[in-house]
Amino acid sequence: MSYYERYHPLEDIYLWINRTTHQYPDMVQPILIGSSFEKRPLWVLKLSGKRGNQPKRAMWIDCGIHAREWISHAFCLWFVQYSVDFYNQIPDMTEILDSMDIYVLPVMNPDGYKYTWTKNRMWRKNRSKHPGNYCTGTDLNRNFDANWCTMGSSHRSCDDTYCGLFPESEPEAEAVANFLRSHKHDMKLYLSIHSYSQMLLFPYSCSYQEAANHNELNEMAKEAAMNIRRYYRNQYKYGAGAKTIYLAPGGSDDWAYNLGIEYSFTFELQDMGRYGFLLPPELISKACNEALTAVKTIALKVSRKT
Ligand code: 0X9
Ligand code: ZN
Repeated sequence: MSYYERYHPLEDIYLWINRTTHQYPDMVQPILIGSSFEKRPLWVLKLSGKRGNQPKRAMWIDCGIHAREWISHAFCLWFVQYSVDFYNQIPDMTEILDSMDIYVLPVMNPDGYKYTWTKNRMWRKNRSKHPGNYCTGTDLNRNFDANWCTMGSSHRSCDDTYCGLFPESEPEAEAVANFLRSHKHDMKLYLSIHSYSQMLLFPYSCSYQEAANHNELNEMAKEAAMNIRRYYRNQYKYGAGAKTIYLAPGGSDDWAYNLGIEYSFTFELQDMGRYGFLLPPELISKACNEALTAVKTIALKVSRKT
């Protein structure tokens, strides 16, 4: 089994980030976008093709907003390695990387991830402590400024969907929001990787309102799901978040969409509940490959838009 077909503790992922940026200095550049509540670094890897100096568009992928969704972290590592391996080898990957810079945040919630390895495998939130709160942790995917803390999230600190003190009260959410704000003119595509339930979701999840480009988002998700079915014989549902999974305000995808990133998706990777968050390592490669198919399908479409 290769490195990428296993799950890795946080310290190993930091070593991997270091190794990868040194091994591929002309394609992978590390960017520190902030730090977590417990002061761990939030590293973004900027992937870029070697050709073309024209001003480029960009896309974003974050993994590990939720600590226990280990296949998500594994996907970001898989994606980065696939990009450096197959740039100039596979036409789709070459085209994507020549037209867009790709910013990858492999661990958005390092404190929570560490906690799932040491204390509680089923931890979801970050590990922030706020004065006056009885419990630890805020759901980072309820902490963004998109109908923040309305129905579908909780204002009780002990709940798994606790929305935090105010939008971007959490350093992890604030760091991502600041970075995306500073790139709002070139950022064309936002992707957030979660698990589980095999879904390709797009705005809105914070209300039942239809996104302005709903049909276009739906077509993209449909084509991505079709490719997963065709190449991997696996079923992914797709649709607007609120109607497809549930009403859940304060999410990064809706916030990024409202910022002006017209193509915004949340992927829920394998499985359908047999193992749930405890997806065995033997299933990593299939889960990542099928998700990669969806990412490539959507990224190609976006990169070809004028
Ligand atoms: O509830 C969530 O945050 C996501 N599901 S998960 O099981 N991974 O927790 C779905 C997020 C969909 N998008 C938004 N709610 N904005
Ligand atoms: Zn999640």
